[in-house]
Amino acid sequence: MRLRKFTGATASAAMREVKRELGEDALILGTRDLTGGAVEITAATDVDRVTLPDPEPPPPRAGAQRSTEEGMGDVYELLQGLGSQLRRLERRLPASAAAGDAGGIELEADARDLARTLEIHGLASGVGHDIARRFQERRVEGEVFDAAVAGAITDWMPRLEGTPAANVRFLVGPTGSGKTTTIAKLAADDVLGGRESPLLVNADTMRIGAGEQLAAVARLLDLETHSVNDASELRACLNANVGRPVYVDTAGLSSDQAVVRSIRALVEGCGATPAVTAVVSATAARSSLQRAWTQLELLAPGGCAVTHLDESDEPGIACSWVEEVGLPLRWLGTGQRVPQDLAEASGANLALWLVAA
Ligand SMILES: Nc1nc2c(ncn2[C@@H]2O[C@H](COP(=O)(O)OP(=O)(O)OP(=O)(O)O)[C@@H](O)[C@H]2O)c(=O)[nH]1
Ligand SMILES: [Mg+2]
Repeated sequence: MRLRKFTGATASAAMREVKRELGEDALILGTRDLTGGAVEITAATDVDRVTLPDPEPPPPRAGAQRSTEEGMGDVYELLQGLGSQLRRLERRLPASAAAGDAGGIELEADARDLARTLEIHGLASGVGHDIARRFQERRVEGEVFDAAVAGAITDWMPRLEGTPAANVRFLVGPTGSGKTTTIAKLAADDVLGGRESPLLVNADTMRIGAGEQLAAVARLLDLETHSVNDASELRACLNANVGRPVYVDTAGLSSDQAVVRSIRALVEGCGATPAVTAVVSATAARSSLQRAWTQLELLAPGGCAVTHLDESDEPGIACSWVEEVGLPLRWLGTGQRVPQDLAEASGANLALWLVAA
């Protein structure tokens, strides 16, 4: 086996290099985010498949001959690096994939292709293998291709089963992730679906114009809207609208910890048992999502919406993150149109972005 590293501006670009150099059968051992957003992929292939360098050693340059000891030092350093990379990789892969198979089952060609496609779309390689194994099991049981892909993704994703319906729903998340747009889509869907008209509450006191933005949505949908400044105002508003569906729009989470503290005060002090939905963008880097989680988890979200799928090259990064933190994925934001560009996060809908896009 021969290990090589490839870098690219995005994971897809690096992946293209891997394929060009090592062919379709290259084994992806790990990915690493580099500074500036670039991505490094470590891949392995059968040594016979690689164009080996000229076996003749280059002639030594005068004064540049290195001692055997120096050479051994380099080799030792290289092996140490590989050892730590493999240990990191082992932690990310399920035991079955780390052992070089998929739960004791050899993956057939179409399952291997699926695993590769999922990885190209940003899913961690262990996750891609896991979904491909489930896909293969479903194929063996006789499911058609599309149903097997959708079923395998559904099996992998955390579900919302048993989540109690709540009248009051907070949407929380990083700035610009799509909270207000998602509220507009959900409210429009309620109106068009003939369900009870929701009340739209703006609790974003940080951003200039936030109240006007929600009021504009309410005007278009012929809904009522309120703005609140703190938990006691929110409590009063909810007390006057008991039993009515309410969407609460919140300020974008940022490096200012005061924002997350004020949203938490609203959630805990609103006098109801609200649902909290995290809204994150599929264009966010993995490191941003991890940083966002340090604040989001303080708000104990019970579900998640992933937005901006239509703008993401690697939607699997956000989906892997959602699965890792154990957030049931509820909605997909697939564009700016209200309400058309909101979809239930079913396996079939996810497959459109993780496999077919
Ligand atoms: N392409 C695309 N654009 C989206 C999607 N969701 C929201 N947007 C756009 O993203 C921008 C920000 O959306 P908002 O809904 O205002 O985001 P927000 O989280 O409320 O932002 P703040 O209140 O500033 O924190 C707007 O231009 C939306 O039209 C989506 O799924 N796809
Ligand atoms: Mg907003």
